[in-house]
Amino acid sequence: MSDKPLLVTCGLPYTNGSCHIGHLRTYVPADFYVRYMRRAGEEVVFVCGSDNHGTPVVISAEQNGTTPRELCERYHHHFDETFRRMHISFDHFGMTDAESNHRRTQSLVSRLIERGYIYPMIVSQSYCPCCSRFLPDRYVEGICPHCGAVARGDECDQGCGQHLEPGEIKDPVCKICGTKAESRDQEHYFFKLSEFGDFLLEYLPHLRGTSNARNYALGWVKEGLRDWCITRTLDWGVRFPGHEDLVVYVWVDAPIGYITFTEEYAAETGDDWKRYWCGDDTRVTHFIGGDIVYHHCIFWPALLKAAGYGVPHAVVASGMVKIDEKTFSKSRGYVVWTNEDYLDQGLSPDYLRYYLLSYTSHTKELNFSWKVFQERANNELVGTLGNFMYRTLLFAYKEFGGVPEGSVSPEIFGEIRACIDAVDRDMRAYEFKSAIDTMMALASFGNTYIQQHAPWKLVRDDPAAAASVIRDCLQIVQALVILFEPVIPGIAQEAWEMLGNAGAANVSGVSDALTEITARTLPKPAPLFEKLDDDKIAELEKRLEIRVEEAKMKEAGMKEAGMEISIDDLSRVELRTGRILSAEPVQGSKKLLRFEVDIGGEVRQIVGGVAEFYTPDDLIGKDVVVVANLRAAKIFGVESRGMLLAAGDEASLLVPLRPVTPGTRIR
Ligand code: B3M
Ligand code: ZN
Repeated sequence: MSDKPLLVTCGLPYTNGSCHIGHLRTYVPADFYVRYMRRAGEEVVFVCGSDNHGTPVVISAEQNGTTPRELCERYHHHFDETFRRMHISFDHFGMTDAESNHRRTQSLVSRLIERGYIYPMIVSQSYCPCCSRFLPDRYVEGICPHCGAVARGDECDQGCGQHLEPGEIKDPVCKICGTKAESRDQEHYFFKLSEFGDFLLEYLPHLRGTSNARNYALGWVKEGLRDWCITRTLDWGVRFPGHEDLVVYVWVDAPIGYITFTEEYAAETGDDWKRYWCGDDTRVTHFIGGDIVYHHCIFWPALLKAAGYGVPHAVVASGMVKIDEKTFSKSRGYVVWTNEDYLDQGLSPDYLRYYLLSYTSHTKELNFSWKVFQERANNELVGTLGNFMYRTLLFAYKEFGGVPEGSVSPEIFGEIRACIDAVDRDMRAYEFKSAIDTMMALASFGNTYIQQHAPWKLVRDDPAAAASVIRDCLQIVQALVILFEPVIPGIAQEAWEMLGNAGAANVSGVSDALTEITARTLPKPAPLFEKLDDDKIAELEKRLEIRVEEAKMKEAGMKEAGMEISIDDLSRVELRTGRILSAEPVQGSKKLLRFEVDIGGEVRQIVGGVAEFYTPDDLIGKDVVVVANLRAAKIFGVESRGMLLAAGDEASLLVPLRPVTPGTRIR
């Protein structure tokens, strides 16, 4: 085995949207793995960063009326903070737009040019005659040439999942203006991926990680590899060396970010990044979503090989996420946003970590439903783990004031050792669910043990026997806290302190689970887990339901928006000016304000989702535009009769330019 440190990375989140449960499906297991491997005595460095380049970011910035850089900084901080809230602890979280990554990318690409792996070629590319620009990647939509599904320029994201090269998509349409795209010739640069078939056929069977990554990649290589266009006509990105009008494709500078972030981390700590990335025996382990296997198991090792770096040791690819058995979809509302739907609802990050890790094997599809979430948390975390730890701690505290003197039974050490060994095997095989099930089985063993030996019965007549039972149970609690720390770090820390330890729980090694617990006084324990009650779960389900309904309405609206309407159709919508008389937050919602609006001879109560962008004082007295004949609806329990018109993601309210009497009909 290599004496090199383990370097673990996670797929980099694009900075054009917020963190959701789909992200967590990759990051939580990576964090679990890192924490565990450290407990197992490995030197581990865990880096990640935000993916700032590429067309998704440019398009979102345009739509939001901001610059790509500003958008990236905003979402970069958002991800950094959200990961901390979820106890996902990177040693370094960088940005691919950092100067250091521009430098590392250009140096690596220059090296590929010197070594003859890059060549120019004229290609015919989608071009929008209306916007007068080339349409790289997601600027274009069309039909996948392989499977016929609707696809975007660089990827068949809803069909067969294949990567598409510039110019390949059929029936391309400009994403910005909807015009049918033309083809125009342009010179681009290609990486000789086709030369790496033999290398990959030799490399991939030895690639560690999950078999889904390895097998998909091998299949693709066997189908044959084509050279890969690595330049784009864009302003935003890393300049392709020597060409002012080209940047490298985002899938070049994004994985190079992994190296850069290691470099940045090493610079902060006086380490040498080459230890991690050079030589034949790297221990680079990438955790990624199952949809980016091609990039990590084909492009990336070939690029590294061509440039003379070491190649990744393992790729761990997670299965997809479903919400209520429906395909995860932000646009259709089947999504759980990490902050607003989960953490901001007062829920513990540790419960969600447990759910994500223990629901199913890492490579399988994971379904999220609030009901199942509640069941698993209440039965397993509260009912099994929490119950055993709390009843043990409480009994020890009440009857003995702490851990009684004496020694722990060999049977207990045997049980713990078997558990540790099984967990270790599973963790090294990336079988996270199985590892956690084994840990939970130790808690169940503890419950059975305490139940069978009933120390509460023994304590009157034979206190020594009761002491012996509870000591055994406390030893199991200690083992559980150490083993579960990587899963539920926040709650494990509390339990660690209840076991009378000072300092951080995560400094102990897994083998400390076998260190005999010493006699000590214990503080009064408190329950470690709280049951999730039905009302709370119903409320969370309702949020999801509303989101799906809203998405349906939006989609219906968009469909209609595509067709022409007559003046009569327009006149069916009663638009009036209104004056805001009062405004106040809606209880329990961060987004909604309740307004009273004078619409001429009538005061209407209207609820609007603008609270994030205005305070009530900004709005009172303002004239706005109201849809007056909209069917009434209850929003957060408040009746809303009408709607205020606003534009854009930050809800810029439409106002009459010159003063008008409230209630004036808009024509
Ligand atoms: N930014 C996100 C994705 O496609 C993409 C990952 C980059 S990892 C180098 O999942
Ligand atoms: Zn396809």
